[in-house]
Amino acid sequence: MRRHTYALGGAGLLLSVSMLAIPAQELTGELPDPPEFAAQSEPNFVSVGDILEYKALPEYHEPAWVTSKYVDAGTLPPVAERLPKEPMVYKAGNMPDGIGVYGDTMRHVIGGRPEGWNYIGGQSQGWGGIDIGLSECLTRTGPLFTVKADELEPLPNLAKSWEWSEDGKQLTMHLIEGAKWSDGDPFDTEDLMFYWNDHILDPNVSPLNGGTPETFGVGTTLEAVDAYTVKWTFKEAFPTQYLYAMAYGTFCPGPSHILKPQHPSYSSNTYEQYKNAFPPEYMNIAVMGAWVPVEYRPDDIVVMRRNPYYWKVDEAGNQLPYLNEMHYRLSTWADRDVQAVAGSGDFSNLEQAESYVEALRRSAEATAPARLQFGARTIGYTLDLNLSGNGWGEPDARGQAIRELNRNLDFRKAVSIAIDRQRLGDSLVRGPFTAIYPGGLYAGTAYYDKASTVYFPHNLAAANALLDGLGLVDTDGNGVRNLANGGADVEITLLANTDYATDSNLAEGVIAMMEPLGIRVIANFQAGNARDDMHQSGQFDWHVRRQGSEMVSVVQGTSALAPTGPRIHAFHRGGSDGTVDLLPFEQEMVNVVNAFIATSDNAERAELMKQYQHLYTENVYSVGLTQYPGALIINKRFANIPDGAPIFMFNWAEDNIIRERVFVPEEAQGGYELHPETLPGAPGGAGPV
Ligand code: BQZ
Repeated sequence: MRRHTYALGGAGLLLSVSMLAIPAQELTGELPDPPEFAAQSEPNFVSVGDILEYKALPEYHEPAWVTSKYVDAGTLPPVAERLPKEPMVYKAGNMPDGIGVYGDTMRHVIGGRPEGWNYIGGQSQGWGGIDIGLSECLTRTGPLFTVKADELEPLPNLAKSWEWSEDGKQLTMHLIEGAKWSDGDPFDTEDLMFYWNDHILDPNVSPLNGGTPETFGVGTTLEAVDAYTVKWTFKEAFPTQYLYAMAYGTFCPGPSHILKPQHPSYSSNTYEQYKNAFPPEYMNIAVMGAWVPVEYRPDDIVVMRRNPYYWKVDEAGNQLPYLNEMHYRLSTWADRDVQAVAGSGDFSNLEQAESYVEALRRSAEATAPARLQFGARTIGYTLDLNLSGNGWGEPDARGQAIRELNRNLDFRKAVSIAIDRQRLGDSLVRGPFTAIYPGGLYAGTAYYDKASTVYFPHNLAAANALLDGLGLVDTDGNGVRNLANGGADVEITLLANTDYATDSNLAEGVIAMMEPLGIRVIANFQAGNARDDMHQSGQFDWHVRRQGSEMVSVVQGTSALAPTGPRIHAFHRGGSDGTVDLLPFEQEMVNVVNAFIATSDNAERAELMKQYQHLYTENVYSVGLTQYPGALIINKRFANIPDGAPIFMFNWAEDNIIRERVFVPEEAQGGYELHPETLPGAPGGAGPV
């Protein structure tokens, strides 16, 4: 029986042999420009101050039934007592259809499934806007697509203002004062410090969306000055970048009065017990968001009702949100498109290119219930190769040998030029949508520079020659190359998310295109939550991944552009000893990203991103696949939908359109509320009251 040896020592051999490989200049080529595809509408660009302010108003209002059924009954304080001293006020001039009216529901359809409500403990709520609506954060970036480029700075949110010290190393941040959780408990710095000390700084906790210490800069500290003031201390001067990290995903505090008693530092719970202490059945979890989960039916629906303590109003003093209810029908992402177009759902981010033609056809009909609006090409897929050589994901001998190959530039080049990106894009949808994506920053975005982008066109012959040069030859004649020194077949597992047809289709395409290269790729296709877990824990050789906002805006998620710390990067994290075994070019990328974060000089930033792009693409940091535009599908009955809202830029459209300001004119309301004239009950209680 053939002993399969995994030539771990082969790494050295691989590196020396690769010196004989084809010189780089013969492999590069001219990157084709993306086909013309104009976004269908542009936002009206404004200043932050045009959108909102914080101030006391002479009077406040709420839906009449809240007053008559709750306030008059003495079970709820008057609305003025439920609001902060100076609530956030959305300015009518920035509301496309002005001051709204109360009533109706937004019927979301989602493909994820809620694991529970402990967002900061690391549980997913099923995505699709659930967590975005529940978890209010210190700052907010989704709506920034409407802010003038030269005034770009995260919007205030739970943090209403901030100022830098003279030397720029300290940031004093002022919270909104007197805001309350949806159960009436005060929101204050106790909530922030619980999140910071017992989640960001506790290595045993991985908050959803991955906030880690390096997200806010290695060595950064946070202290509470008083109930509504915190002070950040940074190593760099004026790292304004981190204000983006204080937005959705990475600084959205949880209700410490509910979570803390379950945290291992304050109870006998394990970390796993803490993470899972608030299962989906736990209703009415206290939130700062506009709607509270009041009903959960597995594989059917999550229903949310308006938060009576929500801390935002319109200029007429109407407490928001206008919409009384939110639905999240638990289905599939593809069904979200179908239902939004058909009118049985209200919202979709059209992001699976396979659905474009049918969605466009249906939406073009005069009777179409929803409007469909394409934005820029901000959806991009890449093939990530796990670059950890020191144990991230605890690979076995086979996996370790593959990691060694992944770390070899000629191997990554061979994989890249064996892929026909045009054919891959066409396999999703024909027409002007998809563009060849070589990896790195997206064409058409602020920091993209074509001249800094190295492109290796499809070239199967050269790919095979590169692998020959690495000593990966098919020694047993079974059509699959063997690892050097008579090693085992080169077998690679490919992780992909089966919640999306696009992820699976692209993964199948990669598998097929590796065959003529003599590499056997084995599908490891997982449903969303399982895929997310395997990705976060490094249990993959290769991974077909839809990329995050850092590749779109650069300023959002900046520290994730390179392995700036052990728990932050998509395909290279700390190994068993906690250190990241950076390849030389990666160290340069880390230095460039840290320099970008440390400067606010725009010319310097542009130059640094050119260096980043060149390092990324010249080294085939990951294998770019395809890039295409998304389209927002919204039912026509909704008002206050901002023009040109992208489905994905600084955040997803569920954040970008500012749902708490969206309303349905009285005459168009659809009567979809499942629990009319009810409010959330007490945390842990059964449903609305
Ligand atoms: C949008 C988004 C809102 C996560 C998720 C999902 C997870 C990933 C990603 C998208 C879904 C929708 O994306 O596809 O259109 O509604 O929820 O959060 O793909 O598996 O982990 O990063 O945002």
